[in-house]
Amino acid sequence: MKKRVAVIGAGPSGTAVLRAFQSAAAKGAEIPEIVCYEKQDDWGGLWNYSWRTGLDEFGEPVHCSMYRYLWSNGPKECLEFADYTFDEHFGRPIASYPPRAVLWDYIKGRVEKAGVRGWVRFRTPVREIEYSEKTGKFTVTAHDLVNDKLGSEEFDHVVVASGHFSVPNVPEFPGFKTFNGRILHSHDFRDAVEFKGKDILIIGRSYSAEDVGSQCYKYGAKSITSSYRSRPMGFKWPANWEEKPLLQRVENKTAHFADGSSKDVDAIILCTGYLHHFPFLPDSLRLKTANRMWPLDLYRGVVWEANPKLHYIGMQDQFYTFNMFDAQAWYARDVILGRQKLPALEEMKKHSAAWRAREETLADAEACIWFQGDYVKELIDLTDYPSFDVEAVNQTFMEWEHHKAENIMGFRDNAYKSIMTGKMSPKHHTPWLKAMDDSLESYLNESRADEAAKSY
Ligand code: FAD
Ligand code: NA7
Repeated sequence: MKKRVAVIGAGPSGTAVLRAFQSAAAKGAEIPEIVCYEKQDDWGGLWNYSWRTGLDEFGEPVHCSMYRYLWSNGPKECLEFADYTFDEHFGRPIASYPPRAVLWDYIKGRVEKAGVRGWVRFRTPVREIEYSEKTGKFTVTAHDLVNDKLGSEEFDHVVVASGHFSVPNVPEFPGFKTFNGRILHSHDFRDAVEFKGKDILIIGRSYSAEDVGSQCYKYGAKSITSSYRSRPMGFKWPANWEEKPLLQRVENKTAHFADGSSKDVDAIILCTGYLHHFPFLPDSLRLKTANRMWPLDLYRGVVWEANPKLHYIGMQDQFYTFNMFDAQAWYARDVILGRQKLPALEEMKKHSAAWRAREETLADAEACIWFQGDYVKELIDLTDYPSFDVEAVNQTFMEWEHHKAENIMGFRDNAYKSIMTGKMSPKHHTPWLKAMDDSLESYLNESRADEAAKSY
C-alpha cells in the first residue's frame, strides 16, 4: 500500500512541503499520498487575513495575528522562493517591501501553479495525534467543521507546520484590573485607525512592538510609549514616541515605569510574543520551546529525534522565512522518501547540541542572521532545492538592518537586488509613511509608479 503523509497546516511552511513533494513527482519520483489539514478556509497561513479576533464562526481560536496595513518587515529579496521568483509571479520586478496582500498572492501563486490544492482539506483542524509503537503508524483525528464531523485516519509520517505566532503570550501587570481603557495583545490588533488621537502604551521591544507602534504612529496616534523588559529598541523614533523601562503598575489610566516616571494612556498593547502551542500532540511528540534560533530535540531543525517519522517545519525564530521553510521541507521530504539516511539518536543529539552551543554565543541580530544563513546553507546543500547565494541574502539583511538604524519610519522606501534573478527592484511609487492604502492593486499600480519615479 502507498505510504501516507499528514501535513498539519497550509501556511508558508505546509505549502512548502506540498510543493516539495509535487516537484519530486514532476521529476518522476513515486511519492506518498499527502493529506494536508488546514483549519482556515484558504491557504497562506498568517498571510490569509481575517478581521475576526477571539473565536471564529465555528468557535475555533482565530489563527490570524496580522493586521491591516501590514507591510513586509524585511526585504522581499530575503524571502524569495528559489523555484518561483517574484518576477515569474508578477511578470516584472516589484518594489522591496510588499504589503501583506501582495505576499499572500505570491505564496498562493506557487502552489496554484503546482496544482496541489486538492491535497488540502480546508476547515479541518487536527484535534489529536497518536502514535502506535505496535503498528508504527500515527492516527490523526481531525474535525471537519463544515459538516461537524470528527474523523480519524492512519499515516506513516506526520509533518507539523501549524506555525508558532498565533497563540499569544499574555503577561499580567499589577493594576490591569483597574485600567480604564482597552488592553489587548498584538495578536488581536487589527486596524491602527482605532488608535488615532490616542495615547498608546506598548509592552515589548521586538518586531511586533516596533511595527504595531509604527502603524499607530502612521495612522495618527497622539503618542506612543513603548516599555521594554531587557533593553530599548534604540531606533531614532519620532518626537511623540518615548521608550521607557518596564511597566511596574497601572492605576486607572496612569502607567508607572521602573524609572519612577508615569504616563496617562488610553490603551495598552501587549507585544509580548507568542507560545509554541500544539494541543493536538501528546507529550512524547510535542516540541516544547521558547521562541529562539535553535530549539532542541529537532535534528537539523526538522526531524523529531525521539521519533523521526515526525517532522516540524518553521519552528525557529525567524529572520529567514519562506526559503528557509523550503529548505526544511525539501529535507523532510527526502527523509520521508528514504533519500536521506538519518544517523543514530546519539549522533543526532550531538549535531543539535553543537548548533545550540553556537546559538548561545549569538550577541545580536546580525550574528543571528549569519547563524540562520549557515543553517539554510547546510540544508539546501543536502537536497535538489535550487541552490542560491545565501551570503548575498545575509548581506541584504545587513543593508536592511542599517536602513532601519538610519530611518525606522523610512527603511521601507529602499530597494534591493533579487538574489534569484540578479535584477534590481524598483523603488515603490509612494513613501511608506504616505502610503495609506495597502491593497495589492495600489501597490502594483504602474501609472502611479511612473508618477512617483518623476518625483522621487
Ligand atoms: P503560519 O503562517 O502560522 O501557518 C500555519 C497554518 O497552520 C495556518 O494556516 C493555520 O490555520 C494552520 N493550523 C494551525 N493549527 C492547526 C491545526 N490544529 N489543524 C490544522 N491547521 C492548523 N515573515 C516574513 O517573512 N515577513 C514579514 O513581514 C512577517 N511579518 C509577520 C508579522 C506578524 C504579525 C507575524 C505574527 C508574523 C510575521 N512573519 C513575517 C512571520 C511568519 O511567521 C511567517 O512569514 C510565516 O507565516 C510562517 O509560516 P508557517 O506556515 O510556519 O505558519
Ligand atoms: P518576539 O520576537 O518573540 O518578542 C517578544 C517580545 O515580548 C520581546 O521583546 C520580549 O522582551 C517581550 N516580552 C515577553 N514577555 C514579556 C514580559 N512579561 N514583560 C515585558 N516584555 C515581555 O515576538 P513578536 O511578536 O515581537 O514577533 C513575532 C513575529 O511577529 C516576528 O516574526 C515578526 O516578524 C512578527 P525581551 O526582548 O525578552 O526583553
